[in-house]
Amino acid sequence: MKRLTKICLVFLSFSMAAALSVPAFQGVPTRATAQYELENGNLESGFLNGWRSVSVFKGETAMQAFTTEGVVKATEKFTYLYDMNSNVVSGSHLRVDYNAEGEYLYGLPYYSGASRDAWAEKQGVLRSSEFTLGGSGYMTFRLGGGGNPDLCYLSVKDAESGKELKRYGNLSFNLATPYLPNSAVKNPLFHACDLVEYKADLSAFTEKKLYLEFCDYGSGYWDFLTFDDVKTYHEAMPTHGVEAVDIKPVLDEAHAAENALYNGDFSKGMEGWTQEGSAFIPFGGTLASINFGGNLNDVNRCSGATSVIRSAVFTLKNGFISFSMAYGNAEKGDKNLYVSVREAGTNTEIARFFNTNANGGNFVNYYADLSEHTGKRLYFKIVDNGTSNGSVLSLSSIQTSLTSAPSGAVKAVNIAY
Ligand SMILES: [Ca+2]
Ligand SMILES: [Ca+2]
Repeated sequence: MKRLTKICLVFLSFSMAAALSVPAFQGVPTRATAQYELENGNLESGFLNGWRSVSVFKGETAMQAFTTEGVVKATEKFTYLYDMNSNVVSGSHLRVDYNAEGEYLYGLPYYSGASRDAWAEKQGVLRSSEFTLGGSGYMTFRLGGGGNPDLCYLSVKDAESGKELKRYGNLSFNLATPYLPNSAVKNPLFHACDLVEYKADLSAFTEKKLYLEFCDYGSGYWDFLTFDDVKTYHEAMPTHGVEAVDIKPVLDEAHAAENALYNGDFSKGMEGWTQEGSAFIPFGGTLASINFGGNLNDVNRCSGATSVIRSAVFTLKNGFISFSMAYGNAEKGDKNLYVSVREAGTNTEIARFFNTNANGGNFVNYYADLSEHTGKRLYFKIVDNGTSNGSVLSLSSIQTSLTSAPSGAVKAVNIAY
């Protein structure tokens, strides 16, 4: 049946091509839309061919997200730890359908224990093949997981400039009770690893060469993505799917500086800084991931809060930066509590630092030589994604206009590669 449909479509497109006398169709008619489509966007090969996995954490193989292991069979339902009466259970597992298309999807291969934690801990970027945006300019995809869209998301990028054009998260993620009470009917609000169908209007970029990046910069329990059925070519606007919302960060251009970062010492409170979440507060000339009365010593009371915070844009002129960090040495601190330097526009991470020489609440002064990026417009992204005991981070004295390493400062180690 499928084969028949395909033959009919081929015949149809060939006939249309002949009727319209489009020279491009004179070769193999089935390739008429190939330039508009992704290679293996539906994972039906059972492998990750067509996609390139990029390291973002020290090139560590064991920490690499997006590996072939994640390509799973759609018939293997996702396991979720609730019983039919919506009670959290241990030992027995509730199976939820992935809502995938075809035989394979990118899923969650481990469901519990240390293997599952290790899976979520991995970070990485998965880059698609390049395509030209055609047809109606709509893209559709099925996306699951990604409990924190600040760290796990799908980017649409311009293949020529690398500029991030759109960013989509799984905003339907919702750990509501999966089944309605005493019922076998799935709660329509519940979305964990199961896939939600989204459609995205990219028509402003028609005829541009683009590529996609699934990004995972999180190491927490729900910080991983599942996906399937990525279609970049639709002749007409798709009739179903949730309208995807662009969550690309809006940078503070009003306080953009040519050299010295605006309010890098937090003397003006949060001016020039934008926060997603509630963990960070300015406190006496520092930024601290503490969400209550500002008691810097009571680290455990505030460990559960998470945040992503972005600075205003600055142009790196002199090559060197410096900053001071305190705390940040909790469990997985190198993955959850860090300072990232990103390029405005592309939002590409050029460096990431954690508190390698942590000394409790005492500030350690660091410097970094970013001179290979001189002239670029950059910003800081500071992350507290830790929820274990003592998962807090404090920052102060960010300087971006240094011509050399300040005396007494420790060389910060870049772990973003
Ligand atoms: Ca599939
Ligand atoms: Ca992850």
